[in-house]
Amino acid sequence: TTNILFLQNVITHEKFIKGECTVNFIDQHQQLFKVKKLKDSSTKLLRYLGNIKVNGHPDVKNFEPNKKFRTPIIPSTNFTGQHPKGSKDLLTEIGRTAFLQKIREGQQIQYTDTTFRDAHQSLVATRMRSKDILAVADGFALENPEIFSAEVWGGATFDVALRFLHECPWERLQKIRAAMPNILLQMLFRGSNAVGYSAYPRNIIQQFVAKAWENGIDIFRIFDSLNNIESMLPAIKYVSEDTQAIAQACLCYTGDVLRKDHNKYNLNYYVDLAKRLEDAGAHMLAIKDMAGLLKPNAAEVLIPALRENVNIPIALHTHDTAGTQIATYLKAIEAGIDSIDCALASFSGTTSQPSLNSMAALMKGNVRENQLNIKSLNDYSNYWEAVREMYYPFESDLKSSTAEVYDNEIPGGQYSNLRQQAEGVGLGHQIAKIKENYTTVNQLFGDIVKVTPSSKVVGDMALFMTANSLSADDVLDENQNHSFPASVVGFFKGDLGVPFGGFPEKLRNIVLRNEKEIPAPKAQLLPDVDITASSNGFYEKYPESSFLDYLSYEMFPKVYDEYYHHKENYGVVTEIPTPAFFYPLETGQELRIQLRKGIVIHVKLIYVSSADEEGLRTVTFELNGTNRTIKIKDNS
Ligand code: 3PY
Ligand code: ZN
Repeated sequence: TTNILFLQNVITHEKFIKGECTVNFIDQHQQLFKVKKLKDSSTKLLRYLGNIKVNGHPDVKNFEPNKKFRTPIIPSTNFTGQHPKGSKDLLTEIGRTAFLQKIREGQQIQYTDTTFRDAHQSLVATRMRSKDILAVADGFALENPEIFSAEVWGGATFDVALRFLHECPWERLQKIRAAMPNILLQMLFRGSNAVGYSAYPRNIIQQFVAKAWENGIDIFRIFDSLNNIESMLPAIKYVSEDTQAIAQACLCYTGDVLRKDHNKYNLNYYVDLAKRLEDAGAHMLAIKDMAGLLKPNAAEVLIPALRENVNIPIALHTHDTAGTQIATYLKAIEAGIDSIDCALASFSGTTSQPSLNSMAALMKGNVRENQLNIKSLNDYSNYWEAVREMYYPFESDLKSSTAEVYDNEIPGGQYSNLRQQAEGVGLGHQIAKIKENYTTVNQLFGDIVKVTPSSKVVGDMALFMTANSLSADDVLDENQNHSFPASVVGFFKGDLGVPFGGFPEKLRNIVLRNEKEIPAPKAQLLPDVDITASSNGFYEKYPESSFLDYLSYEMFPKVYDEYYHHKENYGVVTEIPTPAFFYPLETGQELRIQLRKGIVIHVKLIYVSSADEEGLRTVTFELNGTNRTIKIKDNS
């Protein structure tokens, strides 16, 4: 194998390929001898594949053995070299202020494509791997420069990349940036929680914003899960002052603005919020309709009211859980919305965004049409349709749209996760009851905005009530003593801030009864971290790590630790094709893996022995034609 790897280094070298090697070629290129590292990488890779074969993928509970997948067809592109100019070029050329004015005054409707972030977060539990994204990112940007922005990062993708996909989220961003130089890249930023689930110190938020921008983010879509402006302010300020990027601040939309009686979230509520966000320095607004509750006639009222009261461009984000949101988009376009969020057809609909392909087709001939290349969108959708099949264990059971969402108000991203969470605690068969309890909990909590992480608190409480067969009366009965989930206790302590209209005091006293003293809500101002000292400690513990890794660690210390050790054990797993990443190889199955540029290995599974007395199985592979064995502990 060593010789083969050495030879492979030689024949894939640029100079060798170009026929430019002289007699001293080998002496002058000592890196050709770097085969030890390669040998280690291939051993680690075999260990990964062997482990999946013997023990299965820990994240994939139910799968069909030996399921066959179609090979996704990567659409061909007519362009070579230079990407046609797009939104990113325009922003660079004319600067932030003129760019935003152009968007606000422009006639054409703008599109944000969410395929690389929210769409898969909402349909396949955020499991889309970089390999599948990067196979088409470049071609997509070449063929579709009319797209306003591509949402590619943030939200749950950061956590899931590290935790489940064993990928570096920063590297994903860098590679997408390189592949899509002409289109604005966008991320979802959870206010003071950044890409996590609880508040981080301000100087970590500041560093995170700066590094996200340096590595490719142009639009920061910033929200708070209770619509608290104080939690969004630092991020808005850092984007505005430390970068050339766009701070797009969100109004998380809940309820129904048209509801007449006792409407907490009425038109005044949203207009006031919008004005305060503009005053706080937001460059754009987004109506973040995370559950898909904004009805067409409500859009007709809300959007003109916002446009009358603020002067910055407004984006509309929704989820098509009820199947009604194309109608909302059309009304929103008529009412003057500047941009809308859609996903490529095969990753659209139900808990995801409405279809970009259908929306672009529907807009043909409309005065606000922005001519997209629908043929290309359809080609890419076909690619994603084949890719999506590979992620089938992560699909939710929602096969069609449902009007129930107007009652339970479950965000699109949570819908598919809730079933996984329910199954994890043995409540998979009670999903209908869980959804019903979700509605009940929202009322018990005083009708709150539900989006990560406040939606998780409501979900945890709904699971808790279902598991313990509790009704609303049981929860409110002071004579019953329940030990509420930690997230619920944290919520009532004010960990996420104070909800609009305050906490329901009776329930708050019940939940916090075991606390000696009810603390004041957790200040948003956590003390700053001593970044020099803590990053030095980090580098010592995790050699060969970067500052970006350090930021990942600050976000998710335990997850980062697991990621690091997984990499030590199994190497870089990002290049493994998706079926082999999730499902065991069949005997005789062959794989071609490009370890890095120019280095391709061929792996074939030959044989798996039964377990010896220590529970070890010997897995035999053929690696580039030579047999290799690897011992794997059978955990069954
Ligand atoms: C997230 O926070 O990940 C969301 O998608 C919220 O809608
Ligand atoms: Zn969303």
